[in-house]
Amino acid sequence: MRLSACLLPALLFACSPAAAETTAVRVNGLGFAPDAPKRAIVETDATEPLGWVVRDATGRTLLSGRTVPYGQDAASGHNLHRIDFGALTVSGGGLQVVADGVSSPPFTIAPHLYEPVARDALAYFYHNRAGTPIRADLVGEQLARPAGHLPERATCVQGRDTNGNEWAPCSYTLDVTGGWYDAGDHGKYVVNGGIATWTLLNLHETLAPFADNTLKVPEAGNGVPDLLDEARWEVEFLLRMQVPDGQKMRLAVDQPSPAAGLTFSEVDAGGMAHHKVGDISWAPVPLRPDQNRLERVLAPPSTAATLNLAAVALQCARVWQSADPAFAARCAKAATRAIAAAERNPAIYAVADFPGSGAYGDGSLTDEFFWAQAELYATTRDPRHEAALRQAPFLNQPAGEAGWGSVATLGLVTLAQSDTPLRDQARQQIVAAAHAWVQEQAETGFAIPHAGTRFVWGSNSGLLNRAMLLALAAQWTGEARYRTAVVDTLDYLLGRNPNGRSYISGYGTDPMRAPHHRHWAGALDPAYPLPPAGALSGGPNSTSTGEGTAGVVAAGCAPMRCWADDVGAYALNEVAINWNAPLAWVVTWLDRTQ
Ligand code: 9MR
Repeated sequence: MRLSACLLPALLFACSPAAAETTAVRVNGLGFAPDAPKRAIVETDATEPLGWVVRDATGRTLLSGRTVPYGQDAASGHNLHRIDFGALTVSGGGLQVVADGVSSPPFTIAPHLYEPVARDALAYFYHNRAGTPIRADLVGEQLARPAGHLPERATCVQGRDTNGNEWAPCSYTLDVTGGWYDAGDHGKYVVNGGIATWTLLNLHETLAPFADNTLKVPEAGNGVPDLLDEARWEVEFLLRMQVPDGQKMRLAVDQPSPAAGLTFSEVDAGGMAHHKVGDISWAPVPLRPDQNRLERVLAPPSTAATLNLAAVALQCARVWQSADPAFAARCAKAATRAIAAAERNPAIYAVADFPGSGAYGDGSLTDEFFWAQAELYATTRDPRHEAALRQAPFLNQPAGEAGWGSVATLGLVTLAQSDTPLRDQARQQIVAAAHAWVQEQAETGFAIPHAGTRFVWGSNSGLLNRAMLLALAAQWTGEARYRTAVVDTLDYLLGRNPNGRSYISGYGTDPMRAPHHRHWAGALDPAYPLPPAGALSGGPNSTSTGEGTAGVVAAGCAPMRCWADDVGAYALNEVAINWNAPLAWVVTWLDRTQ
């Protein structure tokens, strides 16, 4: 194939055998909107520009040009060239970029390619609901399953943690049925549920994109936007995680990290939120949720979880005000209790280290306090909050990349979309961040809004959280470069990366099919299904070389290549609610603002 392409004189390829050995043309295998920016990246040893063409399915040349050498790229470990074929605006399928005699995977140019991706990215949440059967008429026979953890009642974990600290029992059980399973595991975490739910509700607040009867959820037809129905499934769970009023508990106060020798004091924990509910020990893989018989336990309450609950409940009070005022009022009441509890107990960290669920530990809570206060202000518009927020560092520096442990930016986005005097200051900081991230695109060969060589656990979600802010900056400023950066991010996720794979199941180039997930484990055991379309892999992780990599990545891998499509590699190839939520947000935005 390569040889015959090299022989076509019209294509002017540089056909040195050495170059042909290593050349690869990376492109978004899903494709592009006709008027979208379009880039391909070439991995090649060549240092001089190479000729390229875009050809259609019949081999006809549609556009040609010469690559722009980028040079050696530390993140991917390759010498790279860039191709800009944005001048091609005609729709078509089976298109390929050919450079140096090497063809890219096929892709399409057409409007609204992201529409089904958005639906599927949101379907992720229904698929992962706990406490309800996942119906065949909504997801198909293969992926349907009986309800897991129905009902789910749990009491506090007690006894010795892995550091030898003795945790006291509590005197109650909570009915914590419902919510979404976090990820590949069956844990349900208030901290991570917080950012994921906020992101879906923010998508609703930004675009109101999914009215009633537009998504495959059991509540379709109830007169409420389907996106709100999905988000409510988790909000209801978060509310159930709140400690009953007046509960005295022995907790570790002001001790930020799990350690031996924690000291305990009695606090009034009423109104706080339990950090998580999960299995008493790690469940085997694969395992259908309804077949998980492990005891479920509540982790002790934490200030971080309490503030997550407060922030989302305040957003709930705002968002459901017209759709369901009674629910909005219930949320507002829970938020008031949570805020009082967090003020009473401002430094209770998640330090109970028990196996069976993830830690989601966080030693810094100023961002959680800011987020909750921002939501409080945006919902109540009580001017008493304005001065404190205005002075907070988060309103006086460029926005940071949001994540489950860095939530100030969520508050900033809420303020930036609020009808309050803080709106413009918040917007400025988001645009400042977007500006810096566009600069970063020039500093990394694959042109993503993330320079450098540090790719952490869930790196793909970090990119999408940046893309959300880039999208907002595009909206507020009208500057095309911000939208281009969003497109570049999706291009990378859908195949324009050094692994030549799409990290989104069902879409793009050779998509991920073996996520770390206890039910979608068909790649491991044919009795289980493969993942549905629209699930996002955590992505390259250059920071966990041993744990969670299942030995499948090469030692010393170039950061962007520290990834494998392997069920066992949970540090690289898990899926999670807080990763799919920004995916849903960004692809919906791309589609709806086209
Ligand atoms: O997303 C989390 C990541 O930031 C952490 O580095 C990692 C290790 O603590 O945990 C990730 O969260 C996992 C959670 O603890 C348990 N459910 C699956 C989550 C995704 O891997």
